[in-house]
Parts: sequence; structure tokens; C-alpha cells
Amino acid sequence: MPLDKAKVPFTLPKLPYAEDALAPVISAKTISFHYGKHHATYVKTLNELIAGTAYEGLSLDEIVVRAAADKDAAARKIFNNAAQAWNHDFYWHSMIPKSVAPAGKIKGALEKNFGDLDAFKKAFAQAAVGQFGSGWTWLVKGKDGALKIEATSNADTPIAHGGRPLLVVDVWEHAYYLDYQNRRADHVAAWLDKLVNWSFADQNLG
Ligand code: MN3
Repeated sequence: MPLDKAKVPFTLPKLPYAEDALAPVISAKTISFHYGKHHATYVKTLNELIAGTAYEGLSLDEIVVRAAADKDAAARKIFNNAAQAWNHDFYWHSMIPKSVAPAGKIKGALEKNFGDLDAFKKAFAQAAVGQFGSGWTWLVKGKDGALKIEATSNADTPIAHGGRPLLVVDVWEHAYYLDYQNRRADHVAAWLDKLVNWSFADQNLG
């Protein structure tokens, strides 16, 4: 009998580095709550919500896309938890303990679309700091091939709208409050200077 995919729940993906590897920008304490509690709860809740529904057995990407198009209340809860599970996994990979400057295709794409790395950082920081409430700030590749900065609220994610994410920063307060309290601007500036995984962004360019 083939493996019944519908009976396999989602599991919390492994962090790509140790919990203390992003300190001092993001402390081990923040990661232990953010990954070990927040991200873990989205995965656990998603498994509970999809059990016995038409969503059971679909891939995480498929659940995000289908639930985004379904406006009933149960689908909204499924969307929120599936998108948060997806966004957090993408976020962990958007960071690396020792960030190195962009190289290869991503370097050229940043120069073409923003002028240079500093101009990109300035525009990205402005979007992340200016975002009201909880959400995410993304670097995405649009359907026309141009790179764009996009802010999404709460759980929303570019993959629900056909976008191709290259990088993301989490601007929910749980991502930085233990380390920076209300100073989101300082957190985003340090994140851009010290933690961006440009090689991940380069791979995502395709
Ligand atoms: Mn988060």
C-alpha cells in the first residue's frame, strides 16, 4: 500500500544554524521563543486544522495558495497558520551567521533595480520600519523579472499572489522585542548589515 500522504502531518523544519548563531543581532533567547514556540505552534495548529479536511495531504505551498482563495472563516485560519509556517521557514533561511556581500546574479539584479546595495538597504529599511502593525517585508522578483520590495500584513505572503520571494524579514514584534524592544529601525539596520543570506537570495532568483 502506498504511503498515505494525508496521514503524514507537517513537522517543524530544522533551523539551518544553532540558536545562538545570530547573536548579538538576534539572541538565542529570541530564537528559542520565535522558533521553538511561535513557529512550532503554527505547524502544530496547522496539523490540527487540516485533519479531515480537503487540505489534508496537500503540500504546504498548495495549502497556502488554495486557502488564500477561499474566504470562509475555517480557510482563513488554515491560511494564517500555513502561511506563517511557510514564511518562518523562509525567514530562517534568509539569514546566515556571517553575512557576506551579494555576489553573482543577485548583485547585478540589485544594481539594475535599486542602483546599489546601499540604496536597496535604504529602501528596504524604509518599508520594514514604515510597516504598520505585524507583518513581513520581502524582496521579491515580479512576473516582469524586476525586483521589488513588498510589505505583507500579518500572515500574508507573496506566494499567495504568484510572487517569487527572494528574502524576508519578520517585523512582528516577537522577532525583535526581547533584543530591541520598540526599536524596530535599529533591528532592521543590524539585520541588513549583519544577517542577510545573499547566497539564498541568489538561489531564489532562479
Ligand atoms: Mn515570526
